[in-house]
Amino acid sequence: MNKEIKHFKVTDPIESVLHALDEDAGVIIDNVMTEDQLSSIQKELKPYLKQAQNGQDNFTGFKTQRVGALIARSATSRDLAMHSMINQMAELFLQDHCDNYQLHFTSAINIGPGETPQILHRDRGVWGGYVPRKIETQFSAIWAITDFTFENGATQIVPGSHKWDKDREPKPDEIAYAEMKAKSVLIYTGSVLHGGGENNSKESRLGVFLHYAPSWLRQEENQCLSCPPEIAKDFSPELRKLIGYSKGGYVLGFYTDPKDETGELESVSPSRLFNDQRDEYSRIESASELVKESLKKGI
Ligand SMILES: O=C(O)CCC(=O)C(=O)O
Ligand SMILES: [Fe+2]
Repeated sequence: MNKEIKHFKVTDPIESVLHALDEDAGVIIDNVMTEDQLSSIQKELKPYLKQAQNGQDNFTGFKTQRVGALIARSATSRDLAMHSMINQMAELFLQDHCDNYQLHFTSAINIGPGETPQILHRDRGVWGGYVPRKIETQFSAIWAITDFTFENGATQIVPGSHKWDKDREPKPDEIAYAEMKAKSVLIYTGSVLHGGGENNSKESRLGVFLHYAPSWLRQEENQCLSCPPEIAKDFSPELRKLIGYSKGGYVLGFYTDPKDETGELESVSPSRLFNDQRDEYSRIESASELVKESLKKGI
């Protein structure tokens, strides 16, 4: 018998979902999206999937399409990125590792018929292996837009592998498959072994990936280029903050408007581009407290 991924309902207490996530590093919440959200996201993605190329190597998959910039391109992705249960969980999961978290990556991944299994990996590898294991780097959601089945390429997950020695490889029966109905969401962490599944069916498997990370880490997908200010200006301040039009610490991620002649846009938060409320780091209580706080955390 292969390992299985635990399933939860939206009405289950967040603590029990997070407890399972701590144990297994991968959980499924069933039936989270509404029917309307499902049909609108399908419509929004269609024109991009029509033209997207397949991957050019065996990590991205020769029969797999990837569509990014979902926050700019898809209104429903914006709603999913802001989903309150997912954000509460992301915050609780990442809170020991950062003061704030941000949206880190968006992609619609469409695994086509005949695709081979993706190599198992840990997504925290995007930072080249430099972040110590004690820091959790990602809280990731895969929203099922089609059903995910063993046959059509449901994500492979190795429950518990976030606690394994880094060189341990799973036996076949230690690999679970994120089988779920469209509208469900797989939550997994940056430390768990996983990979796209093999697609032996005649249909494609489509998932919308929305990953969150501490706001002091570099985003995998550059949100401020993928969703430039002329598009972001129409969003809520909360969504703008989430995608990175905000500072990630007292001075982290500030900008200066090079054309500013008033001196007002010198070393400010990106939130000032939109006249959003001053961000929480704009004034510090005391410099010595700030230094003491960071010393407590380990520098
Ligand atoms: O498509 C999937 O199910 C997983 C893809 C993945 O893990 C990746 O590309 O990093
Ligand atoms: Fe991955």
